Amino acid sequence: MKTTGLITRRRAIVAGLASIGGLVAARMPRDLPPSYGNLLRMGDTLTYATHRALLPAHSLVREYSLGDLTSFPATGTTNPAVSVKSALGEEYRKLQAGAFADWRLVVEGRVARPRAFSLAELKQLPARTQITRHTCEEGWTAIGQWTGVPLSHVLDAVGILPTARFVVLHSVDDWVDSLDLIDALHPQTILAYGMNGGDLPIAHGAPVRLRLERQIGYKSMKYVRRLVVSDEFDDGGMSGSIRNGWAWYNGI
Ligand SMILES: Nc1nc2c(c(=O)[nH]1)N[C@H]1C(S)=C(S)[C@@H](COP(=O)(O)O)O[C@H]1N2
Ligand SMILES: [Mo]
Repeated sequence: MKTTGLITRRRAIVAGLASIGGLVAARMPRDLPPSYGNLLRMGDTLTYATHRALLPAHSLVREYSLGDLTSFPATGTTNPAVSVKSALGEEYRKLQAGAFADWRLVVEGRVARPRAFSLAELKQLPARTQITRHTCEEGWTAIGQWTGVPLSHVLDAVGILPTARFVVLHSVDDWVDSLDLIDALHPQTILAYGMNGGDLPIAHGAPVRLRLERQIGYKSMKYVRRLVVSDEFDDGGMSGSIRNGWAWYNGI
């Protein structure tokens, strides 16, 4: 009978879903980030848990070739020297005037050797160049080439302590955001100082921005100035992505 076929198919689908659910539940990270008790973030939790359960931790996103480069709009903050009306904006204006020679990236928190890296010091660490597709939450995508130091090398240099679980990032335009260590140590997660073969332009986050290829565009923080390694989940509260109604985890 026709209905039997339908029911069987339906049963198969339900069984399939149940087994995917079982797989996710079995491999669910033992402790989810604590803000995940929030009802509004339940979708986040599911995406986070599903990605972490189903994807190999360090599977790579697709990389393209030079012929695939597209035009790349700059969005959000495009020059903190103009738009940031605080001491940070003024400091950025001076750093920019000095071609970022006095710029430093502070790396501290749960690390053995806290340190402030100059741009030259970051450039001495092993570099990675990757051509990837950026996806903005507003609906556009663009392909760009990025050169920088894998965040893992920077974290190696400061020696993260064994209890460390997250890296909190701070920018000149006062964004705060964080990554878990799976994303932080991913080989394509880089602190980029170059774009399309040149220095990273001001509009795209100079002197250094994050490229976090396995998440949506807003997770790739521009104008990074400080990294804090933390044992605990910290999404930046109202300075974090939640102020825009954005998920902390937005894997793609
Ligand atoms: N510090 C900072 N980082 C940021 C933003 C920003 O406004 N400030 N915008 C985000 C968003 S929404 C996107 S899509 C990308 C845009 O990067 P682009 O300007 O290089 O295109 O940067 C992200 N990182
Ligand atoms: Mo975006």
